[in-house]
Amino acid sequence: MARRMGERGLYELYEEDPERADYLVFGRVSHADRRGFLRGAGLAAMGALVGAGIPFHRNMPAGLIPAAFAAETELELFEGKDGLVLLNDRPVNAETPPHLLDDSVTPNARHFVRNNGIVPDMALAMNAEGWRLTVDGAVDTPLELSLDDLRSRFEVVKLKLQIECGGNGRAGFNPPAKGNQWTLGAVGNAEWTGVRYADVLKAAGVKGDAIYTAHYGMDGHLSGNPDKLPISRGVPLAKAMEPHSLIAFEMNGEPIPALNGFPVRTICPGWPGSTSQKWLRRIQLRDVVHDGPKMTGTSYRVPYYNVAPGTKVDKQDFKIIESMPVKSLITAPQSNLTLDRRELQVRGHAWAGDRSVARMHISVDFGASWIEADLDAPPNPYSWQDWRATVRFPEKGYYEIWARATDDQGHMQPFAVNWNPKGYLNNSMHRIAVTVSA
Ligand SMILES: Nc1nc2c(c(=O)[nH]1)N[C@H]1C(S)=C(S)[C@@H](COP(=O)(O)O)O[C@H]1N2
Ligand SMILES: [Mo]
Repeated sequence: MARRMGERGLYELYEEDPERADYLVFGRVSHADRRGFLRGAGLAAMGALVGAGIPFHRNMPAGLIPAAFAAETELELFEGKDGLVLLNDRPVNAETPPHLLDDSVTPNARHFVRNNGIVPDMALAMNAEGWRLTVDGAVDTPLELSLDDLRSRFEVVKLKLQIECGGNGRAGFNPPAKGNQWTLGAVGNAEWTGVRYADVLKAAGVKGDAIYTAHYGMDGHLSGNPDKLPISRGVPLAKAMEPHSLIAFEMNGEPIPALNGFPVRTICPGWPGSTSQKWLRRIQLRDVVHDGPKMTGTSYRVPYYNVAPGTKVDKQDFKIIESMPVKSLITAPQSNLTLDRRELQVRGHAWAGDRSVARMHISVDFGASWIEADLDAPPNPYSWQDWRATVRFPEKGYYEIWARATDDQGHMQPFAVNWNPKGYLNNSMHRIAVTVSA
């Protein structure tokens, strides 16, 4: 298990006892008035911590943990991919540092990996001989399809589709939520080749009582028990029938890598990655909401209402996560850049689950003012959208660049998202640190 090491000292104090840390840096800040700003000894202490003066220190919210401290050290790299950080090796879970997600289309070697069980032998061998997809349940004609059947019986389409793990950003929650401590990189936008999920269901004939799909993969349970499944999720029929939901067999023009689901997987873009079942072998249509492993209880669910951090929430008060929320990443420059100029090009991507991103804004003064970034339309729905901006710094010193996307319904990324018990849906703004030295 790789460990994430924060900077010692004030950073940890902020994690453990934010009020005491605030007191040390910001001076006496009462509960009633947390708008105290850095001055005197506090400003000097914060400046020493970030290694430069802070021109916009007056805008720095009390309790802000500087982005410069998020620098990660002693991370274990994952051998099977290019620069990915390993969170766990049994099962394999690895995320991509934001600066390695700079491409508009995420290369296979940089797409994150989230496994709940053991990679099937067929995938490790990269040999799909004998593979069949069963489509059954509430259908008129159950189907058994080979890879050739998929390619020849249905229209083959290519789409750039964004997949994000429902738990991406979990590491940012306090109190911590159990599970993989994803930071920012459990997201990717590859070009997938496959057939429309809807076309396959139509070929089987959807019965009138079908309301939900159930996905079954070939991966083994960690316990080794062959009767247990690590994960079997599904989506409401309408999501499966959406023309961008795919049964995919190629990722960026190549067979899907073993870790990402060879030979075939569903892609239900914009929804928690767990709905995109890897190593697919069966789709069953059901007349009830699917109840496979990780569909029930509190898995991939959040409370219906906002709760205070640490609240225990009754199981009945959780709902299944559907569309993921609006979010963005700064993919260039990498955080903790030292710059000897006053101007900088910044870029990244933004996405919004089932919706599209309407506007993208950047701040260099801790959110006091924002400039609008140049935002591309998506090449197809459910692709992330590229954006870029030029920012200017008025003087030398420590800055943070904050990125904030707004979707087409006006939902905006928050500075810090509300806590939930399982640590899902963290769409807080991405912040990077830049020190201007000249
Ligand atoms: N069969 C199977 N499918 C699966 C999983 C799994 O463990 N087994 N993990 C799911 C989860 S939680 C996510 S976020 C995505 C991750 O896809 P990736 O590993 O290709 O990035 O796959 C989903 N599909
Ligand atoms: Mo996930």
